[in-house]
Amino acid sequence: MNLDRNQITDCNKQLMNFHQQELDIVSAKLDQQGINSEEVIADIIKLQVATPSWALGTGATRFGRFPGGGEPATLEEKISDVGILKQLSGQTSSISLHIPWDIPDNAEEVKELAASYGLTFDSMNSNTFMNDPRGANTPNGLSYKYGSMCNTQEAVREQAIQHNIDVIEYGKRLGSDSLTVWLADGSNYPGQANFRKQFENVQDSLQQIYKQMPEDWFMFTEHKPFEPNFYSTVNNDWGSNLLLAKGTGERCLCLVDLGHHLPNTNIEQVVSRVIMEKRLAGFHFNDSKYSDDDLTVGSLKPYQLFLIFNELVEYMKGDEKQDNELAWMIDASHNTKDPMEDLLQSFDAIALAYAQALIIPRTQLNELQFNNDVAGGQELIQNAYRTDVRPLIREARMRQGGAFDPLAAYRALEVRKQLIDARGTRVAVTGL
Ligand code: LRH
Ligand code: MN
Ligand code: MN
Repeated sequence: MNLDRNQITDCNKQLMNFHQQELDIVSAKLDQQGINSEEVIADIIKLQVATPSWALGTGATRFGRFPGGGEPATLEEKISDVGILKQLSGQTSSISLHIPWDIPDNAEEVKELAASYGLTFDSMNSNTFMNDPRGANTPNGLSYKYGSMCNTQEAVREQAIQHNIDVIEYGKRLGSDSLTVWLADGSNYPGQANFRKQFENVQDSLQQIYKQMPEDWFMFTEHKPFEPNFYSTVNNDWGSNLLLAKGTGERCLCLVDLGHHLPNTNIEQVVSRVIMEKRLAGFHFNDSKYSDDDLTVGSLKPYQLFLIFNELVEYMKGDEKQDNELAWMIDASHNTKDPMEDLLQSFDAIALAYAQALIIPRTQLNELQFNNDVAGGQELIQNAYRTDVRPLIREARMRQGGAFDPLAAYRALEVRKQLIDARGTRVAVTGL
């Protein structure tokens, strides 16, 4: 489904009465600080965030699921939904697939369909954290109940390795260039497993998968401290992740999911460290209050998100570069919101945090830090955080034919109703 561009423009006209004045005010304010708002707008346009295929349907908790209607049931429908998000926000131009929740057997057709919406395929996610009832990731029928790559049984490890190789093959046909590996592997009780042997098994398995990757591909490993295992996780934190990445190969990098940290972890410092080691893959953006809550980006800790982007801008505007482009992805799940509305809010929050970080006068910050001006440094970054940069983001969106206010346009154009009319109220079958 494609939205009518003229309808988006009409929506914009109704909302943008004061837009030019607001844009002029913020631009003049930034100009005074030596920041060119045109450059900020150009940077915002460049930041494209991948949409996860699994976030397009209503998510479940372990207590139940309350799906809305019109959810995508096929990969083709998921691609169509991302096309709508792209039209409205101008901030997403790729989709990240999760195998076997998505089974792109007709990869060439799927690739063509995506291209017709201006979309490409972001990182491919393997899944050895569950046994697929259809047997698609467990062809040998062996269970991941006690782990996949860490498993004491070689046959299970081999099955997990083969699944990842299959995912790479799908990805090659779709034009992706990275594999994301998140493992649920770990243990639930002390005494259940040997930490060291589990780690060595995972390391060895990753090395074998790495050898099968095309030379221009990257492998992203994603750490997580707990859940579904509650006593230990093999790839539990950024330290273990860095060890695994370094032990696997040069093109193995650490993916940071914002929900995968123990409470109060200084995530921005983690980001700085991993960049320092030139091993940052990119992000799974989401937000959380307690643990891996997968809530809308920026809905709880927008200041933390801004501080993370501060580190990223420091890197992006600096001279020392990694070999890879950073991967920007959302990883969210929504039980109570319309998934498309949630994603639009998430794109907006990411752009906001990025813009706020872009307008920090960096040379001045470095000077304040050098002179140990503690209050001065804090003032400077908080001033950026408290600047209303929304006119810049709206401008960036509209320059790409997107909506002044994507959520308002989504509602005004009755997109969900149109999807329900077309697809009915059936429940999407795959995903969280
Ligand atoms: C694990 C995780 C990982 C999975 C996704 C569905 O919590 O963040 O990225 O692939 O959720
Ligand atoms: Mn994740
Ligand atoms: Mn997660």
